[in-house]
Amino acid sequence: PFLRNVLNHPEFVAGNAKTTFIDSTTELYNFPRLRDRGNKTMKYVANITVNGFPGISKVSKPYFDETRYPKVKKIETLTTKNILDNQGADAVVDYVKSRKEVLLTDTTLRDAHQSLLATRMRLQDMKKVASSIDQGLPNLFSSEMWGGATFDVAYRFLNESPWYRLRELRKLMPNTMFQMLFRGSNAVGYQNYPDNVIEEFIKVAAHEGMDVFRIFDSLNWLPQMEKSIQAVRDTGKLVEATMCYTGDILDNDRQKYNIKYYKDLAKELQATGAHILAIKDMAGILKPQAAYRLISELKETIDIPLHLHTHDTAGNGVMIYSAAVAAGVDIIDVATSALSSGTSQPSMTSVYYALKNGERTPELDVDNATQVNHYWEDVRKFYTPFEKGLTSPQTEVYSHEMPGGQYTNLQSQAAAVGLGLRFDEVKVMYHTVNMMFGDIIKVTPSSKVVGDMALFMVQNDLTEDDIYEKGDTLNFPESVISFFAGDLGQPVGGFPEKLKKIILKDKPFFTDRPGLHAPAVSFEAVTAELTGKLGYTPGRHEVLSYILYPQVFLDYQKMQNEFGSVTLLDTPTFFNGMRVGEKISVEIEKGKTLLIHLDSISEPDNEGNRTLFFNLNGQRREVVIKDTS
Ligand code: 3PY
Ligand code: ZN
Repeated sequence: PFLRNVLNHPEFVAGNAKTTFIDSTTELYNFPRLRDRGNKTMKYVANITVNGFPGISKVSKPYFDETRYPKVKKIETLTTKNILDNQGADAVVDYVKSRKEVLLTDTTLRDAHQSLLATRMRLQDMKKVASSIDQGLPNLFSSEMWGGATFDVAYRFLNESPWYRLRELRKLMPNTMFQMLFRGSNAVGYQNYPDNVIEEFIKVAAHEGMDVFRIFDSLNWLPQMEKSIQAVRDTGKLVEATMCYTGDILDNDRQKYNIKYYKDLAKELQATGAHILAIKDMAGILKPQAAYRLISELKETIDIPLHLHTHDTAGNGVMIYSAAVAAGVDIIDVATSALSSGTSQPSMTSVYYALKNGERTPELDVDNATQVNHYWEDVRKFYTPFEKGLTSPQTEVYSHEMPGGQYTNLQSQAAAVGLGLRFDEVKVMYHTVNMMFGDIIKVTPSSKVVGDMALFMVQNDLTEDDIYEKGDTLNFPESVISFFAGDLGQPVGGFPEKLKKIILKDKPFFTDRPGLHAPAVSFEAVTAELTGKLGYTPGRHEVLSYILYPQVFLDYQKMQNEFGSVTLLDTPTFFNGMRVGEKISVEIEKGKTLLIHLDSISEPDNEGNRTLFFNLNGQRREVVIKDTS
């Protein structure tokens, strides 16, 4: 086989092999592994080519212009990451407080694609720009690149390990602080987890390179955040304790969440040990003048830096930031222009120019930012099938208050139950449900409960009165029952009692912290169980993934066994397969490249199987795939 490898090697065939060819071409020695990986990769490509990618309609593979890779000037400067690594978390806080300019967090690698592209951004596309961000934009406070929905979507839809993503990016971005969104006692899931799972997750994430943990609770309920806050403090990393913003502090008819509410919460969060206070305007409903008042008064109330997060859904994002910066906010969240606006964050360079020549202009090399943005302009096109979002500002958000990340999700959920054409009604019902629930904070997972109830009511043509009149005969969605049973904690001001009785009927409920009732997980027992399933001893990170998402994790492992590490494929091939006559290369390790050529595809045989004729690194290969398209 070695000789065959040599004779078939494309360099050799092309007559390019020099006398050092055999010594320097290490892949010649790794033929069994290379071949095995090649076969698995071809099988994946063959299946997508014939049957399309699950969840998107099958189209012939589009042609894309050549991607513009960023050419950034490397900027040498001390970064927040250098300060954290050398002097610790408190030194970062002092640094932030000492800066006159407003600092920027780049959300491109997490919230931006979560909010615009159904969280489908792949590691392969992040890797190609990672060191340009690290070297060209070193003044960023942080890069938000992990957590929220990215954890399970990576496994579930991209056949990609989120832990591998974190490690790979850490290597490429050694000078940038990494930030993640952490849902308090719900970690990166949608339900409550035992305290020792939360603690272990934070420990392992910190060890793998996470620096800033934005910890929130979907009901702003402090008891659900305290354990996570302490766990992050114990790792020496930075805690951003979070208040989720809802309502309108300047609206006299909407005073449940008034300025006093936010000031009191800010004081409590500071007292729990937060290094920074995050204000998470997940829906983008903080209006500019309210932002000015909120930031000004919080600045007078607490000493820790303020980090503001918003979504540009209503189109007022830059105005919000401009008001917040004037009021003294320390850090704001922005995204690369090509992945900004709409349900995503405001554009990094738009905000920069809006603040240019002012007192607090961000430190940003705008040429480097533009280079990086050109790359994203090209890469966004790979994700067209996932573009279901808004194409213009939507001010209805001030009424429905739906988080940016939920909008497209709920749209697909509605379409899946046949309500695609009635989505406007669903949005109105979302507001009604919020008010029925007592006007709650709506963010993952509480936002999902409101969404599920709204869909349930529209689907069954139920009005608010119907719920009160015939609620005892209705089977409410599981998430709604669980919410009223206190599984997500307690909402501000408690549950509306009448509705709680209707929904729970005689089911038991918690009034205290769900974590108090969740027995600790035995990591040894889970490791043993998982070892049996995997055939090897899993790492701590894999054990955590299995605890959080057992079936999703096992399905991912199955895909890995069948197709190998498809994370290395280019994105157009990953989603669309190959054209007949096309040639792709996949660098599976440094110096080890698979060259795959698709020669032809047969018509289906009697059983509906097609044969795909490939050439893999100079050798003919056939793959048989059942055509289920
Ligand atoms: C998440 O929890 O994923 C969010 O982005 C909430 O805004
Ligand atoms: Zn967000």
